[in-house]
Amino acid sequence: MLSKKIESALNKQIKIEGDSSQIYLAMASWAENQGFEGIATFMYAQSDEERVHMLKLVKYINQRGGEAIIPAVIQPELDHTSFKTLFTQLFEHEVYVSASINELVHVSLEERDYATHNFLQWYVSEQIEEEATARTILDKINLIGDDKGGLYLFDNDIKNFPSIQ
Ligand code: OFO
Repeated sequence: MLSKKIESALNKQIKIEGDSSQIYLAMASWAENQGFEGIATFMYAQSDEERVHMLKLVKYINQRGGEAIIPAVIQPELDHTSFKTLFTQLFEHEVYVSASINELVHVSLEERDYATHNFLQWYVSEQIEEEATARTILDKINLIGDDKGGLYLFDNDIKNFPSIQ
């Protein structure tokens, strides 16, 4: 059985994962409209994966006798002025998600909820990968700068990137 404190902290994370899915969906749609098929495909995949992260939490809460709360969808407000801004937002968002997962792990230990602590380890590992991939992408985008040719090649490259999940 989940404590109320853990249940509420996990529900907060459901919203964060759901919001992430919406944010990446908005980024995918923007990239698609700019004609960058590779970046759009990558972002659509990220959006789907964030939804899976959300579902894992929903199922876990319910399985442990809590009640998952399904949040409203948000309309993301993004600064779509350039790909650099877009990928900076992606990186910063993943850093924010990592901080939130860390806080959850902390609460699970405080509450001596070792099952939740164990469940959260999957998210901890995912965040290490996600941050690393987001950082690599951002480094590449910084190198490209405003070079349209470079961006075109990057759009092709990103199809082979491991998913940041
Ligand atoms: Fe990319 O964040 Fe989910 O976990």
